[in-house]
Amino acid sequence: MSFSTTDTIVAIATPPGRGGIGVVRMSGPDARLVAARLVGHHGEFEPRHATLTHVRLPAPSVVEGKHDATIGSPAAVDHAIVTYFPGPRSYTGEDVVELSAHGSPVILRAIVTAATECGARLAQPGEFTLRGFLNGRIDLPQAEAVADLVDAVTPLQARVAFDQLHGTLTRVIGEMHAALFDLIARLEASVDFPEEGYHFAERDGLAAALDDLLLAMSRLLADAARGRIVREGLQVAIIGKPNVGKSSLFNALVGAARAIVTDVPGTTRDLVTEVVDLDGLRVTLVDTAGLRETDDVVEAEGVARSKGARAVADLTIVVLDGSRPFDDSDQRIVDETIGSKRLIAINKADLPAAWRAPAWPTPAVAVAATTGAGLDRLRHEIARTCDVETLADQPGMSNVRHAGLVRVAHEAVARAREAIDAGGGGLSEEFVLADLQQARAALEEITGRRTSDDVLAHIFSRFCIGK
Ligand SMILES: Nc1nc2c(ncn2[C@@H]2O[C@H](COP(=O)(O)OP(=O)(O)OP(=O)(O)O)[C@@H](O)[C@H]2O)c(=O)[nH]1
Ligand SMILES: [Mg+2]
Repeated sequence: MSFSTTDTIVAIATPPGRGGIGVVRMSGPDARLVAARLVGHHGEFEPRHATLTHVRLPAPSVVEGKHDATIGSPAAVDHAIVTYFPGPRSYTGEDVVELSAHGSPVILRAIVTAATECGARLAQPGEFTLRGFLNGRIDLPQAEAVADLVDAVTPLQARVAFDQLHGTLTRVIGEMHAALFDLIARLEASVDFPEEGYHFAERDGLAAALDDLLLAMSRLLADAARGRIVREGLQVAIIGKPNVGKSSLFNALVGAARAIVTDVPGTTRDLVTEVVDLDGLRVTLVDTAGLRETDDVVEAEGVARSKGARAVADLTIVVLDGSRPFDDSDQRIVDETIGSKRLIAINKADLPAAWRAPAWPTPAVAVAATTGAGLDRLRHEIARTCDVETLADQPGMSNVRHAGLVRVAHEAVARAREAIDAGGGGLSEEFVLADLQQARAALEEITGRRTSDDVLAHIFSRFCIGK
């Protein structure tokens, strides 16, 4: 990735393919100049105002055979609305021009080509946002939030990303950073002027300040566990013995006849997955082969995969057939899953019940996959078991990079805190100082105040072109 920020970049900002409108975005010192050469507008663009004009591509080679005498040469190829955002108060911090034309890939590509012929360069993925970061318009968590927002597949994910874009995390990290900065300054003063004793960094006060910091950091880390669920979603495996209606239940939850259903036990041989939105939570449902001993090689492989899916699932739904006697193999599956997060679905509730559910420690929901009865209750139980409500209330920190660095900071502060206690009467400022400086460095890596080019390249490579 090139980090040059002195040239003018251009890219199509709207998704590939046809659309009502398509936007070409330019940023850099020559953005306005390049745009002026591409459109039929004479004079200055009014900042932050939409100006209706024509796209006139200066290079005739670009869109051939088009000539419109009424508009003059070079030929106009489309209407366009140009909006000029002067730097530094723009997305990138530089002069930005957005040119909206009709969403024709031919026209948009031609505009971009013409722009490059006028001196702009094709933008790399994420380069607009990268410039916004390098020019101090946003910090790193906010830049990352832009990618998350674009990638969000559920409203809750979008909300968490927007929260971060708004600077919620930035604020929390900023407060911790300020507290650390203050402690470090006082400790450094104590080291530099030892004759002043503990005047600058008084022991009890220091310990209390570190305790506060540790508490705030642990809170953030607890948030991170929830945030991960919002971001990555949950794997929910549907398991049970053959023919109890796992695939039927899977299809009912997905809302489509995705998995094959027959009355032959052993129908499902492979894992079938589908992503559903459950109260804003991204849930990957996995339908599995019925668990039983079998000589059939294919089915045996299916059973092995079922067990694998169960092992990695965040939640398992154990499906039992309420219309047939509860047998040993049902009992085995119920016993095997007792230690993990699970729900029990007693299916075929539309038929007369053959047994009564004992008082299991986990909720058992009566459902009928074929009629849809009890499905809302099951969805509700899935959401409840996974704590979706808390997730929605306090979306928290969702990025693993941030969580990793907060953990590093937390460990460093914890070491400093121990050093204070272990120091007995004498406080060894140097050790405490070194730990606190390490914690500060970790926090600065989150916000991007201190970040290597490798990390930046990694973060921005996730972006799409034009963002
Ligand atoms: N009456 C009734 N029949 C159901 C219900 N759910 C599933 N069935 C029937 O039960 C049979 C087995 O359904 P599947 O969904 O294929 O069961 P499975 O657990 O996926 O079976 P395997 O893939 O073989 O492990 C089919 O004939 C379904 O129509 C239900 O709620 N009520
Ligand atoms: Mg099946």
